[in-house]
Amino acid sequence: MFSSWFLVLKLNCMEKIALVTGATSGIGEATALKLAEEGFAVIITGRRQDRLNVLKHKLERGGSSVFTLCFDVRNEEEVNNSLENLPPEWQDIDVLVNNAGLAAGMEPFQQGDSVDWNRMIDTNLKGLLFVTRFVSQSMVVRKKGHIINIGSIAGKEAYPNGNVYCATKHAVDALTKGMRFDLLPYNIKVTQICPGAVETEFSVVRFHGDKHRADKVYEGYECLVADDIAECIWFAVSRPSHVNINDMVVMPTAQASASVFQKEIYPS
Ligand code: NDP
Ligand code: 8X3
Repeated sequence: MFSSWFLVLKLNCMEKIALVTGATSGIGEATALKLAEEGFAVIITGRRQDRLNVLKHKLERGGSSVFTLCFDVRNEEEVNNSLENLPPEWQDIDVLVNNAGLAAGMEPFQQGDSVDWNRMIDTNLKGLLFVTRFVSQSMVVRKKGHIINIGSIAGKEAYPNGNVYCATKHAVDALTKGMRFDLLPYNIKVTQICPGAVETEFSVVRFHGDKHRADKVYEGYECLVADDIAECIWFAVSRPSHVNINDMVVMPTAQASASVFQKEIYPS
């Protein structure tokens, strides 16, 4: 009893709240760690409860306030139920990081698998919409908030065999701009961060568990790591209230475009 009152007091008085989707791995996990380190109370989400528990314990050991929500962003009802049932002291979310996302497959368009297409469209696009609509409604009432969408270099240009993944990330790019218009009257910032190659579980997922093929994506050059993107997110979050970072494209030094890399020339 005492501890829950203490938590309410602590959250109300001191901490801003960030919700990070896809915090069980990669960029989302690094972002949750960074925001917690910077003093945010964090709501961490994903489908793998075991990983959420591990991260929660790690963050709590560092003194952070943490709440876990296990849901699939593709399922509108699950998204709404999970967010509706947040305890009152966790409901006023200041920063939403829409990070959950994936690529599935890398085949020529004409050989594409519609199961993969649906996964990408439902996760990267509809999932982001479901989560953002819910969270933004309370930001609108409070006339403050910051939404950060994780786009991609794949949302700025297409590349061979990237077809549907690129289309979903182009849609995130367009939605980021659209959200900025619609939320402008409510003092809500909308930022997009577009990374190039970051070594996470992304390619293992893209190649349906083929770790050998995934490793090849990151061979021969120094790719980004999840912490590099978490730092960029923190930069955007930590600007003064009158400054919004609209868009940030962040690449490895050895990557000039989605598909042009300089490999095995310069040692790291
Ligand atoms: P990871 O595979 O390491 O992490 C993806 C995260 O998304 C996991 O936490 C996963 O959680 C979550 N996720 C996936 N599907 C769902 C779902 N249906 N419901 C809820 N959560 C889901 O990849 P990254 O960290 O690299 O990817 C994060 C974001 O960054 C993605 O949007 C990706 O497109 C983008 N990106 C990645 C780049 C890269 O090179 N790695 C470059 C540019 C952009 P769980 O499985 O537990 O649900
Ligand atoms: C992930 C980066 O270039 O594989 O969005 O599409 S890429």
